[in-house]
Amino acid sequence: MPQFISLEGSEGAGKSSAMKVIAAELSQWQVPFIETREPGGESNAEQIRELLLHSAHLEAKTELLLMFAARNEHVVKVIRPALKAGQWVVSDRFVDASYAYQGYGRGLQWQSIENLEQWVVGETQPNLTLMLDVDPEIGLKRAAKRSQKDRIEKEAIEFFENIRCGYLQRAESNPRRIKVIDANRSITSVKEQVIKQLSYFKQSLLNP
Ligand code: Z5A
Repeated sequence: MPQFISLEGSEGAGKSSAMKVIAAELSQWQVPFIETREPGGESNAEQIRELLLHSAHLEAKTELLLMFAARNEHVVKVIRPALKAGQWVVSDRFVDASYAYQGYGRGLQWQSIENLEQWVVGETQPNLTLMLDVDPEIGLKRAAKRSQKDRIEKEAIEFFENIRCGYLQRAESNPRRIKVIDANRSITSVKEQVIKQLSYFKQSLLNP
C-alpha cells in the first residue's frame, strides 16, 4: 500500500535536509515516491503560494482560506492521483501546518480549520508525520543565514513560539502518526533520528 508521509516544523527546523534523508531512504527501499510541498506542489497552488508568501498584507482568514485553496488543488491533482497510482507521497508540510500557523500563530478558530480539513482533505491523511521540533531562537538564527525573508518569516519570535506549542500539542494528540524529532541537535543527529523513525514505520507496515 502506498504511504503518505508529511514533514513539519517551524522556521529553520531543517526540513530541507530531512526531505533529502527521507528521499534517500525511500530510494533504498525501492518504493516509488514523489516529493512535494505546501503551500504549492501543483501549478495553481504554486501561484497561490506566491500570493501567500509575497503579498504585502493578508487578513488571517484570507491566509487560511488560501492555504486550503492551494491544498485542494494539491490533494485533488497531485496527492490522490499519486497514491492511486501506487506512489508514496512525501510532502514538505501539510494540514498540521494550518493548525500550527493559522490556529496557534494567528489565533483563528479551531473549528473553522477542522471544517476546512474535513471538506478538503477528508480521508487523505498522512500515515506518518515527522515533526522537527526546534527552539524558535535557534531556528530563527539558522534561517537568518538565508536570503530575504518572506511575509510569514518576518513575524516576531512570539509568533513562532506559539507555532511550536501548536505543533507539540498536535503531536500529543496524535502520538501514533506524529513523531517528534529533536531538531535542536546537530544535522547528523537529526538525520539519525529521521532514519530511526522511518525504520520503525517500515517495521509497523511489515508487522501491523
Ligand atoms: N504555512 C502556513 O502558514 N500554513 C500552512 O498550512 C502551510 C504553510 C502548509 C512556507 O513554508 C510558509 O508557509 C511557512 C509556513 C507557512 N512559513 N514560515 N515561516 P516553507 O516550508 O516553504 O518555508 P519555511 O518554513 O520557511 O521553510 P524553511 O525555513 O526553509 O525551513 P527548513 O526547511 O526547516 O530550513 P532549512 O532550509 O532546512 O534550514 C535552514 C538553515 O539551517 C540551513 O542553512 C541549514 O543548513 C541549517 N540547518 C538545518 N538543520 C540544522 C541543524 N540541525 N543544525 C544546524 N544547522 C542546521
